[in-house]
Amino acid sequence: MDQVRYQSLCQHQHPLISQLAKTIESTWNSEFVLYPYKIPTDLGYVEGSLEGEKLMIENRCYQTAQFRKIHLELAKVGKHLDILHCVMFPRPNFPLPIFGVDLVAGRGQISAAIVDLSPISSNKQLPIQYQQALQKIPQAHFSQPRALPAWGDIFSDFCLFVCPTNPLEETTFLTQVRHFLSLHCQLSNQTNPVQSIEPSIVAGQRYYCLQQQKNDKTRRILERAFGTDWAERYLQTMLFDYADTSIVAIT
Ligand code: 18B
Repeated sequence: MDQVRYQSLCQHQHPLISQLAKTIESTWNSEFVLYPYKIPTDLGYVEGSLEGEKLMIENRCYQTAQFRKIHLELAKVGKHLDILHCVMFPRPNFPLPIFGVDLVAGRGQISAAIVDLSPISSNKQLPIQYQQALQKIPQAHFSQPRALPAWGDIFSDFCLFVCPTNPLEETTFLTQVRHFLSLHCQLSNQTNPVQSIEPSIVAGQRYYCLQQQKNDKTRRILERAFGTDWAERYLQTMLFDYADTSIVAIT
């Protein structure tokens, strides 16, 4: 049932969102052995209502050897707002950055397109292999770059945040996400775990989540459709949980 719902929501999203959702799923499938991730029971598929319009949210999560949670979420508000959200949370014994994407389409036009591999080390530097690989990605030009909000100090120097203004820029954004994602899958597959849980990894992931929880634009949509308490719980347990430090192996 969830599968049917998910596919049908994907089909009714802005075409760039559907394409990116398919790219992410197929990359995960080809690069990783995927294990199920237990989504809190009532949060896999959620429906609410926002100013008379139906808000639908669908979540898909897996875990892998290196990642405690990889999360792809599609949301739709009535006919005029489509959202894709994706975050890959490494296990606390893997010194890996956090891959994140957010795509927001209002009235057929993408207004926010952001992708990053965000460092979680205390010196805010990405591992050297990541820096080298990211420097090799061909530079892309966008006519409307966007400025990061104050809480966006979590993002790396490689963060791409734009408002694509035409189909060519939309495709260019998709290509850049593909580069980020495929290099991340390859490098993470080559990364060995550290001996035990690394406090600095746990602290870095916690800071990333706390900063993301400050995004009022996300919070407001959830609050208006589902109420303050529900939105808080959703942000803390589904979108940006920094969770249990004991999760070092597949559960
Ligand atoms: N986000 N986004 O995921 N957000 O989740 N998002 C918006 O044109 C949702 C992430 C990010 O300028 C906007 O301004 C909802 C991840 C940044 O102040 C809306 C969900 C990243 C901004 C939403 C969701 C991330 C932003 C306004 C849950 C980065 C700009 C659109 C399904 C890796 C913030 C606009 C600013 C914007 C909504 C970033 C409506 C509901 C993973 C930086």
